[in-house]
Amino acid sequence: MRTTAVVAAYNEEKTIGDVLRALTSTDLIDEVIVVSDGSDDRTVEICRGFERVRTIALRENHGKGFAMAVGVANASHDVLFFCDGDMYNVTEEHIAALLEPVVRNECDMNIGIRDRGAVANFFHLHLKCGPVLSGIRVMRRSVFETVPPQYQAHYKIEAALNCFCAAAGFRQRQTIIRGLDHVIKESKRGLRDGLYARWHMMRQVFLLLFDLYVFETWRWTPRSELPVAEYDLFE
Ligand SMILES: Nc1nc2c(ncn2[C@@H]2O[C@H](COP(=O)(O)OP(=O)(O)OP(=O)(O)O)[C@@H](O)[C@H]2O)c(=O)[nH]1
Ligand SMILES: [Mg+2]
Repeated sequence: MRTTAVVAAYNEEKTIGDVLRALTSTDLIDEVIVVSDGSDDRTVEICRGFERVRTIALRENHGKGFAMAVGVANASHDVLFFCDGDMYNVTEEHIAALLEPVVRNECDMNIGIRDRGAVANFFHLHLKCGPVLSGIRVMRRSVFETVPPQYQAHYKIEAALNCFCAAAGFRQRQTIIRGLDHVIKESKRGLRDGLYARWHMMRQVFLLLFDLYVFETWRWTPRSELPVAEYDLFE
């Protein structure tokens, strides 16, 4: 069973190189696609420096979920390995730990949870304090396709994947990944803009959960199409 890695990246020039080195230096991944979403730093240039990476450069910013959907539409394989462009310390062991349960058909989606220490892990995994929004996760294409386009937008995508995967009867699993880390918004954009972006992210996730669990509008909202984006595909 072959695997495509899809990396959504918006202005990740500091970390994208390390992520791509990890993804391209393992035989576990057969294809790597980066979708840069109107980045105006050196993200696209760095990605294009990797021979084994297909770089899709969207001309305008459409948000993370849209970029992931573009990546999936261009993916050649059935197993999808999503990884954020701002992660660091991704190793082959991490990749194997996430991929293998899906490839062995033990689950349909495996979500990578960064190790936060025993107490925080317990709260996060067992007491379900807040939605699991991790951007490093593996799934079959059919799982991604359970999410209607209106719920793929921006930061809704991860929470939507959890909900629709479960609703469709697919099997989910969470795997604790030790040593993995990522850059938070406040470090990337500065405190003020970072907090503003975080508020937007939490708002989107909250509205999605409210919509799904209170209004359940997804039952009657017609399946809208994703907007069409112009992009350059560098191969
Ligand atoms: N393609 C695309 N990717 C995005 C966009 N916004 C964020 N991303 C990517 O999505 C990943 C996660 O984004 P972050 O903003 O760091 O969100 P997070 O990691 O969930 O939250 P933090 O705790 O703030 O780090 C990174 O790889 C970003 O580059 C966007 O508008 N378009
Ligand atoms: Mg981050």
